[in-house]
Amino acid sequence: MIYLDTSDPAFFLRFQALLTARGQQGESVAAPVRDIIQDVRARGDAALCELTERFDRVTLTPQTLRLTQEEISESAAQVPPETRAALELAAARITAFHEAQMPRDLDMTDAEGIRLGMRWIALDSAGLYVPGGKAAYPSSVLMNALPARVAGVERLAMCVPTPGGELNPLVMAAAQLCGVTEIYRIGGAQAVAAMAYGTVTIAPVDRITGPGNAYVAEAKKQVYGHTGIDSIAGPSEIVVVADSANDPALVALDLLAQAEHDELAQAVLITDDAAFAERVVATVEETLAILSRREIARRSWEDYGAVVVVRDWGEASEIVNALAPEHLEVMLDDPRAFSAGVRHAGAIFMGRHCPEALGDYVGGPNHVLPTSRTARFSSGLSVFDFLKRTTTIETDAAGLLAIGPAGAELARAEGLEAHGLSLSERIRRLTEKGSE
Ligand code: HSO
Ligand code: ZN
Repeated sequence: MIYLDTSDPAFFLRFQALLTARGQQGESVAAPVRDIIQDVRARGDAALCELTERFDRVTLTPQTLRLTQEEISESAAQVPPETRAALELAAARITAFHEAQMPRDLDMTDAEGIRLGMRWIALDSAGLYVPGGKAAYPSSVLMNALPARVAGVERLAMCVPTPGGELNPLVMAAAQLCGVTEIYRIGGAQAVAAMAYGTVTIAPVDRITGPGNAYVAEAKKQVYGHTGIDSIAGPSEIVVVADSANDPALVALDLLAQAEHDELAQAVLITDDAAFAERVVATVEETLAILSRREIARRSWEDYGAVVVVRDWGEASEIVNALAPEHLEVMLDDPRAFSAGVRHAGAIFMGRHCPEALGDYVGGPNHVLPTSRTARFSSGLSVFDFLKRTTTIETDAAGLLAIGPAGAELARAEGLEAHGLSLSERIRRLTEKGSE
């Protein structure tokens, strides 16, 4: 854990170190991923079956790549009623929030009488990647599938690896709740390749979303351009801004909720009270000893955790903007006043009773958020990831006569003769007709 104080003359340098602490990690998997994608493109289903046998120890044929409805229902039925009820509440709230996001089409007529429009159109299809084993969060299935549904995407396919043949009942129940029935038991770069390029059994999709390991992330990067993708997620992070009126134990838990995600996760406390910071750090240490995921949380806290003591909240918001965190909790009396100064954060959790974990599951807004400071230029998943726009221009002769000559002039300036003629010939005919 790194301890910083803005009154320290070396603060700026030390803060830079915090910003870059989690630089590029791991070896490049670009080459093996390229080979896998090539193989799936060349040999389709046969490659998928072979790769799944090799990586997941599951023997498949093109006929058994897709889960049957009975398999999905049987697995989903194992979910206890209270968990199912919680999933349903989450789904209802996520759906309602994303419905409220739906944008309106634009239709305007300008001073020249020219009608201009913009229509939002849902993608025809989307593919949802769900990681296997312990990394599979049913909440993430809801967060990816429901915005697509709300946007109006007709076909939603899902790929989930089933190492050893095991289905994850929670993932199946979440998929069922979202009406996802097209599920394939494949994972890794091969699943991304199949969704991007298609095989005999799996039709290609227009956009692939969802979290995955380094191979999946690399595969998404490599198919991008041919197929749309969501952003590439890095390890999770949180900044908690808290004054000393908070219970240090609750602040500690919020930091640990982030740290337990990943050894590379980053949890940062910003406070104006050094004694309060000390109490939080002490509780983090105590709680770390008893958490079930203490190995992961401890690595994250020790290697990337930070406490920043500020002189005033203005400094705090500058630090938040520099960090551009995925999640920001504002545990102050007037969270709105503070967050008004925040320009870069994936999602903001306001007030003392609004932990980030609420938003992970049941708040309503999406929990797929920009990480690694990408909140400077990007946003969390939403219905906009599953919509695209088409613009329209509609004009009569009068409109063409009003603005066409300027178009013809620009065509002339660009040296594009046919462009110019396409405009000027129409204008000439209209003018001649008018003067007859
Ligand atoms: N905090 C994670 C999402 C998540 N948490 C899923 C629990 N389950 C990234 O925003
Ligand atoms: Zn979380």
